[in-house]
Amino acid sequence: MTATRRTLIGTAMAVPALGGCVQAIGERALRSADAHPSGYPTVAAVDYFGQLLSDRTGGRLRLKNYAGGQLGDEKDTLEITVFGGLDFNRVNLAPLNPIEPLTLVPSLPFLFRSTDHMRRSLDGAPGRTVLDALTPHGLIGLAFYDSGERSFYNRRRPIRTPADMRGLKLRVQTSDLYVALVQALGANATPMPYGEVFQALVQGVIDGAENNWPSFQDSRHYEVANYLSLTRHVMAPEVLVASARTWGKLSRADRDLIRQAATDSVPFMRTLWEAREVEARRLIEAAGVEIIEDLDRAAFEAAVQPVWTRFITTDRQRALVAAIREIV
Ligand code: GTR
Repeated sequence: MTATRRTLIGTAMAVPALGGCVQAIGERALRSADAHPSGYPTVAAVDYFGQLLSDRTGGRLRLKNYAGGQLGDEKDTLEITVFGGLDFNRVNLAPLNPIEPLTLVPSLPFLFRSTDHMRRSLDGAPGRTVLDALTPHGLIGLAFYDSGERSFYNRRRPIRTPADMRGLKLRVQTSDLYVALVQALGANATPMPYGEVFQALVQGVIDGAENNWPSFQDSRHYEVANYLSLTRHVMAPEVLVASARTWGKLSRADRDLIRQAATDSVPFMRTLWEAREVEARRLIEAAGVEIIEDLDRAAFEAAVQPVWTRFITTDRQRALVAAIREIV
C-alpha cells in the first residue's frame, strides 16, 4: 500500500475526530480518484464537476482529483471511498459488480442496442435504480459517464469467431461476470488491475484484454496487442459515486448542489468522449493495428447467453432488464 493510501485510510478512520460536522468538509478540499491520467475524458469530467462545485459555492467546496491510479486500483479506491478517505470516486461499473447485483444488469453483454439506447436507459429510471442501489453499500451514485463499447484485442491472432478465442489468456476486470464472459467464449480469463495490464502484455503473461478505443490507445496496449476485433460486446458505463460518510455530513442544499453539478458534467463528458473515441481510433489505425470488423457478432452473442442465465437471477434484476429493453 502506498503512503498516500495509508494516509487516506488513516484520515477515514479519524473521521469522528474531525468532529463529523458540515464545516470539516468545507475546510479541506474534497477528494476524488481515477485510474486514468489527467486529460482523459473521465478525469476531465470530474475536474469540471469540481470546478462547478467551486464556482457555485464561491470556492467553499473544492475538489482535488487524484488521477492516474495513484491511490490504487478501482477495487481499492472504492474501499477507501466507503471508509470516507475519499469523498468521490470515478470507476467503471465492473468493480461494483461484486458489491451490488443490480450493477450486473448494465454490464450484460449485448444488452444495449446503441449508444443512444444506453444513454436513454442510464439517464432515465433504470439508471436511477442502479445508482440508488449503491446507497446501502456506503456509496451515493451520482452520475453515469460514457465508456463506449468494449472489444477484444490480443497479440496472437485475428479473432473473427468465438472459436478463434480458444486458449487465449485474456485480462478482465475484477468481476465474475467478465470472467464468465471470457470463459463462455472459450478463452482463459485473468482478473487483473488496469494499471498492470501493459506490463503483463509485454511480458506475455497475458495474450490480450478487452476495452474501449480510448483506453486501448491511452494505456498503450495497442503497441503490443496488434489485433483488435470489434466484438463490441459490452457497453457498461463509468460511474461517479460519493462516499455515504461524506454525504452524511453535508447539508441538504450541498447535496442538491453536488447532484446537480454531477448531472451537469455528463454532457460535458460526452462531448469529450466522442472526440476522444475518434482520435484514439485514428492513432490506433495509424499505428498499423489490424482492425477486424467482419466478425460473426451473432455467434458471439449466442455464445455468451449462459452469462445472462448465471448472473440474472432475481426479480429486481429481471425487472431492470425489462425496463431497459422497453426503452426506445
Ligand atoms: C476503462 C475504464 C476504467 C477501467 C478500465 C479497466 O475503460 O474507464 O475505469 O475499468 O477500463 O479495464 O480496468
